[in-house]
Amino acid sequence: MSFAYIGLGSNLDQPRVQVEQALGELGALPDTRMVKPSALFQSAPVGPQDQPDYINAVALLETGLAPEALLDALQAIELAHGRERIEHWGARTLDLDILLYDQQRITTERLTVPHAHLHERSFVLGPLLDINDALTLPSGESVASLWQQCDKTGLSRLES
Ligand code: ROI
Repeated sequence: MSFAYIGLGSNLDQPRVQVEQALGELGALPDTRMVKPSALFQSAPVGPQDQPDYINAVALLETGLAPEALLDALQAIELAHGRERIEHWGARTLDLDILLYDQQRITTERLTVPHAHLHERSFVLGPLLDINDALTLPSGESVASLWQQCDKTGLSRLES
């Protein structure tokens, strides 16, 4: 079994409901257990500004699915939430990303782990820290120090 951190984001069609439902669906994947979901965060859009704020979260899963099988499962959940790939960096009903998979570095045509933008995005670092404040990346960098350095403008933690 492996541990995988999954990033969740939505800014269309009741984003909070999209993310809460997706958290349930992640925990119901085959050979997979939800270890811990983060709090939900509201975040200003990174990229084009003419789109609504996002709801973001991270989930820590324990899974027997290999990375590409996990990616297939995430894409099936995105599709079931009506995800359409329209505009690069545009609004979406549900985005699911493999942020970390154990301490592996993975580079294939479909998958880059750790996620390429993890280091600089407060809407990922905040939820990661919420789950594990001692988390380090395969590079040895601590998530807490990346969080100290990143721009937190427009990020807020939502009360459950
Ligand atoms: N911006 C925020 N705040 N949250 C996201 O999840 C998110 N996802 C994206 C882009 C369009 C880069 N911007 C985002 O894919």
